[in-house]
Amino acid sequence: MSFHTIAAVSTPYGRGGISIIRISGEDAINIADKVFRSKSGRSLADAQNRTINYGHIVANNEVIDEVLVSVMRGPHTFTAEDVVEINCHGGLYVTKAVLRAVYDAGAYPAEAGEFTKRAFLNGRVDLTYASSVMDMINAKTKLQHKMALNHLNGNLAKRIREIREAITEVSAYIQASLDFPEEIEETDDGVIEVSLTKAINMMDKLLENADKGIVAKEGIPTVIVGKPNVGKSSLMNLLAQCERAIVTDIPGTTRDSIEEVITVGNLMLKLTDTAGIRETGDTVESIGVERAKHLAEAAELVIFVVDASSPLDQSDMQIYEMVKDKNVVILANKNDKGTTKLPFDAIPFCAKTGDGLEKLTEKIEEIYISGIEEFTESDTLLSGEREKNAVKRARELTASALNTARALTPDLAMDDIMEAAKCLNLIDGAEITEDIIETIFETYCVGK
Ligand SMILES: Nc1nc2c(ncn2[C@@H]2O[C@H](COP(=O)(O)OP(=O)(O)OP(=O)(O)O)[C@@H](O)[C@H]2O)c(=O)[nH]1
Ligand SMILES: [Mg+2]
Repeated sequence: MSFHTIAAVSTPYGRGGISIIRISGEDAINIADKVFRSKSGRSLADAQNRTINYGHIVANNEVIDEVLVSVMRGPHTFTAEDVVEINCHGGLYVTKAVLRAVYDAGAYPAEAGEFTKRAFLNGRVDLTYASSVMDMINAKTKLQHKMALNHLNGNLAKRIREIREAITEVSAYIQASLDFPEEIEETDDGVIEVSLTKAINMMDKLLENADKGIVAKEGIPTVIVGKPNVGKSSLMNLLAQCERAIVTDIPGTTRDSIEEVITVGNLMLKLTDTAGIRETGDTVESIGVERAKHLAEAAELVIFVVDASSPLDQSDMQIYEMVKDKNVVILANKNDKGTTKLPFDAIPFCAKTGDGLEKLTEKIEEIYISGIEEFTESDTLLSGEREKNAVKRARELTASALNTARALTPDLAMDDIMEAAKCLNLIDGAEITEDIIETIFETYCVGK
């Protein structure tokens, strides 16, 4: 495919050693030649492929910067087009001036994710790769990195291909049995049974771990609950590694919920600190308390904090009843001031010193990572709602096709089979609509 030539800064804006301005498209080398002067006088058009060339960027007869320029001719480049990358000095002014010169020479500003989108549209990468590029850039934990790398390596694409092949094999078989009924025994439905069951099993395996994958990528919605003054905000600050929430010895300090994205071991949590739960006459505080209860109900993970230095009371037990059936980790906080005996399992903790943090990390990892880490080494995880829904729908259709083939005749299962294959096409982009492409790439950064 041929598109107009685009350019953008691919490194973060600000002060830095270097900035990279990336140009991609048919005219990339021509456009770069309009602003580049090499010492030897040789143009980039005459430069060998995959070389780095020293020179200056000149615009309106004025030297803007001393640069190194890489020339990479398509199709063996990131976008499959001709790509030129100008390495200039990393200051805000100079970067913008070089970019401006490149635009003036004829390049169009790249949209968010447009380089990756081109790689996809030019058929160099499939959609599972394209949509993991940003996951790799955004990865904050080892697990997120591993999942992104796994997708970049093509493991998900391979799995989707295998499932689709199992399904399309059946449609080819049915088609053949309709066209040449005498050659294929009508009663021989072994192929249909075996292939569709195989596809269903593979999809079940993907779906089984999909939620873990999604949660690991997006962060586990986690809420800290407990009575007033037990140390919830102190825990929030400890985990956020900054004074995020106000901490005082006055019960009822936190009145509204406070959110922060933090990493715990290999996981990311979307953590919310809440108002201490108690009966209160204060209107503002009671709204906060109600909110805390709702948040606890909706949370994927609850960290329940008690003050273990004094005996528990009815409020503690009421909160315990509220959260005990959820994924919950209980912290017996303030253990530096002594500990009372608790009627449930809890991790001895001190939010002031961080004592117990390792145990807390271990416990959360135990709930969410068990199985995932070994799993991703050799296999793959779905890590987005879009992919999960497509597999879920494909699975339903395949199961329905199998039932139809068993109960009625195989040819009646054709519609479901074709539809199932289409759902899988949405994942690797073998068949995809413009608006899905738009929503995927709009979350990208400009320059990628
Ligand atoms: N000794 C000791 N004091 C702690 C510990 N954790 C918190 N505190 C103190 O307990 C008091 C209350 O802490 P906060 O973190 O504000 O408690 P909270 O649960 O957020 O309280 P509310 O926002 O009122 O619901 C503060 O004086 C903290 O310094 C701990 O592990 N040991
Ligand atoms: Mg608080």
